Amino acid sequence: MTDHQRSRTRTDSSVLIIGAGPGGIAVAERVADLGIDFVVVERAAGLGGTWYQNRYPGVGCDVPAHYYSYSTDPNAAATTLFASGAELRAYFEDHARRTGVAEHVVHDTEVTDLDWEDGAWTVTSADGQRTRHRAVVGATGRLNRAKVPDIAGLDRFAGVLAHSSDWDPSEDLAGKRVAVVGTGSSGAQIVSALAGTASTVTVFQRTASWVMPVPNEPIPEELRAAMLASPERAREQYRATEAFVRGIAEASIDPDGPGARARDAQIRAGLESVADPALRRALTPDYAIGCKRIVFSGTFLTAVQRPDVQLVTSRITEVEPTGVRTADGALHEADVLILATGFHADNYLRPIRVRGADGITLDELWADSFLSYKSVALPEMPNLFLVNGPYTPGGSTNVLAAIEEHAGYVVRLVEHALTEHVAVRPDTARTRELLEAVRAEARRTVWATGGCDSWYLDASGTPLVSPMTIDEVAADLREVAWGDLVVTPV
Ligand code: NA7
Repeated sequence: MTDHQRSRTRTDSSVLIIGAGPGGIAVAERVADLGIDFVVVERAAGLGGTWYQNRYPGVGCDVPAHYYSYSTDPNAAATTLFASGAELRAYFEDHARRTGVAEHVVHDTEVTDLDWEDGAWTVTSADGQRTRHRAVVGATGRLNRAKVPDIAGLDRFAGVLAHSSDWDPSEDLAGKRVAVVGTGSSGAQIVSALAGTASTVTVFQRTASWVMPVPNEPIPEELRAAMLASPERAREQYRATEAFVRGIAEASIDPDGPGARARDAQIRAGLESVADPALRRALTPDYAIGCKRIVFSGTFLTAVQRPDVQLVTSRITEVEPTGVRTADGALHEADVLILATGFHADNYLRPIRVRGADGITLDELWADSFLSYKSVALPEMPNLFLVNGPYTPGGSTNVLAAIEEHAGYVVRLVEHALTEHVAVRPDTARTRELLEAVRAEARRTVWATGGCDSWYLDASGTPLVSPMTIDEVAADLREVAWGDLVVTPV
């Protein structure tokens, strides 16, 4: 953190944006373009959200870098097809500095309470400071509250223990015996990165993942130079990569289409390349491809075949000071235990306490279901907007592209609220009606019917992600449907 950042403090402003990750930066940039005064509060010391937070070995994005960027500013500096966490952190930081957004970010500040009082939001942070804002945008992300498993004895482990998202990168793992719990995207990246560096890697798999074996090729230097030199060439590359990614992502909502057939053939061929039949069987999921998020990795299936990597499928019964005990009685000794066990994906704005119109709380509003209007606004919560809220499409789109659409829409509502001196919120009955249609459609997707459990699902087994393509998101948010909204003077 720079001295400049440290000296910045929060003040009253027209708009408060919570979170300086990809979503908050996208909103801030658009609010700044309109000349509206705003502050961004961020609980971390740096910019980039999930890419600032996650520092585990091998961390990177499984959407190609040339499309996992803002459409107006493709990531021309990326050196590999899938950017590393460090490159992504640099990209978002650089973007926020170039657009001037970084200047408005107050770091190390965690919002605890939002209270709608007398036509504006009172915002309280953990240090007790209170400020007032006419509109608030929540850009708090979705996968940022670590899910630590309830395994007996975890607190008695004598070695280094961390959740993947809390990993301290200064920890030297060379020559260590490392145990990794989880075989989702994070676990697969960690195992791939540590195989050959750690003395041994033991990976505990509760449920196998379907793995798409895509190698992380270097970006040819010529292409990189051309993109850096020409914004038009960079945007062309964004569009080409978008077409490629959409072919794979949209296969999850068209499981009988040609895209899905090509995807499945590639995934099955990867699995066939595992030489040992017993290991191949252990790595073969018992649910439909695409039900859980597919792991994109050109290295995981090779890594698990190494003699110094062991895949354990026996259930974990206990953690002991020296290692992990499994149901078959074996003790797997380890110096380091990394929990790549995922996130509480249904928190959204919470644990922030939100009290909206007539004192209704967010927990009350969400007692039955995650009521949200087009993933960007909440009934009973005037002038409180979201990016990447409930039912943002996940498996069928690049979330960052959806976030850009959200940001554009939200900022139109913010501008209207400020210039017209009104409070804007979606009608409750209309929100319910729209959501029922989304939920009914989501329940027919492979995420719900494919025979698996995943972070896409709510407690009732309904996906919390909508099965929309990015074109459908854009069309849905192109015009503000004023008839769906309740607008009152403030
Ligand atoms: P995920 O995808 O939620 O994966 C978590 C993994 O941890 C998964 O394999 C889980 O097995 C496993 N897990 C969780 N709890 C346990 C316990 N108690 N014992 C054994 N194994 C456990 O999280 P990631 O961080 O990998 O990825 C999240 C997203 O980030 C990813 O999809 C991308 O969008 C980016 P399970 O399948 O539940 O049996």
